[in-house]
Amino acid sequence: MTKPPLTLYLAAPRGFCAGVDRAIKIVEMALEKWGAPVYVRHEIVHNKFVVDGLRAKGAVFVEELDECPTDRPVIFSAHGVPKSVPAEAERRQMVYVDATCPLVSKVHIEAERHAENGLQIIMIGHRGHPETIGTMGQLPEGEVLLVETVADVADVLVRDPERLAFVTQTTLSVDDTKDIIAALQARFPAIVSPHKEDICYATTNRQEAVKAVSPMADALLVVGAPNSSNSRRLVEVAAKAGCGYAQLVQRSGDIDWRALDGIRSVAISAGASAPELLVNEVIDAFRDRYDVTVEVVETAVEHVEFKVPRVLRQPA
Ligand code: 2E6
Ligand code: F3S
Repeated sequence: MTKPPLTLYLAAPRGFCAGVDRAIKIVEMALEKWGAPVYVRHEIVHNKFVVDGLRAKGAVFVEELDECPTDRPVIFSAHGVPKSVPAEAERRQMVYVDATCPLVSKVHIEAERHAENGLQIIMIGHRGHPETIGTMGQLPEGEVLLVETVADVADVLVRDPERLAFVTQTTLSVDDTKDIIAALQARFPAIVSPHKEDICYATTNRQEAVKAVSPMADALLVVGAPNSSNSRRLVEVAAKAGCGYAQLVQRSGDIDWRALDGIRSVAISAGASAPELLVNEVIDAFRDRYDVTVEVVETAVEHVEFKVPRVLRQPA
């Protein structure tokens, strides 16, 4: 039986960013250095396939530090942790490695610097997300106020409108965040902005690529996990860019083939925590059903790399 033709547009960049790559390496190197088990506080990155793979090698994933024994190393996830977490690890005399992405740490440092200068901080982020909890937890309760939407800006109660700064989560929608920043600046003209954009290069580049590819395709699939903020933003960006059908899939098994009936083209992207192996699995699933032509749509080239902490580069 002949297969129907289908063009697959692969958005580039997609998939792993430098912070995810580093965080996974940290767990792998910790397992090599100290042997199993090594504890990891929270999913090292928001991807079940990655987490399951590391678990098979001896990593034990927990949500809180008090679930870890004191005589085994613990790694903090790429999303960052409140100050209280390393403080507690030190109090318990635990060996710990911080896999917080350096671009998240940059926001932490920025928040601290603003507080030292007497500024109260407004964080633009998603309530309950580990990165937001970690960034807000760099400072005492009440020093960082959270806004999630433009509407929240009208309600936020600040100490002094003249002494304010804002920071953001690294994985937000670039366009939605612009609107929230505009609302903040309209209400608080003196508010201090980040030195350099807090939304990271990987988030920005993946959203740009999705924007470029969305109008070309009948449907767009983002490979990523439901708890992955940056992956979910890519689905929203595609829908806003005019893609009639945009869906998040963790693996090929999640593809709703019936919904794709009659399509001639599909665009594929992947969140910063999604391995390329899963993208290839999705492409292969299309090849099984269609006569596929692949086209890469590249809007940026990335050369970012982050070093792993020195403790892991030294022999045990
Ligand atoms: C750390 C910070 C930002 O949900 P989110 O997009 O934040 O996280 P992941 O694990 O899906 O992506 C990588 C990441 C880690 N992004
Ligand atoms: Fe870091 Fe951005 Fe990736 S903050 S972990 S480079 S998505």
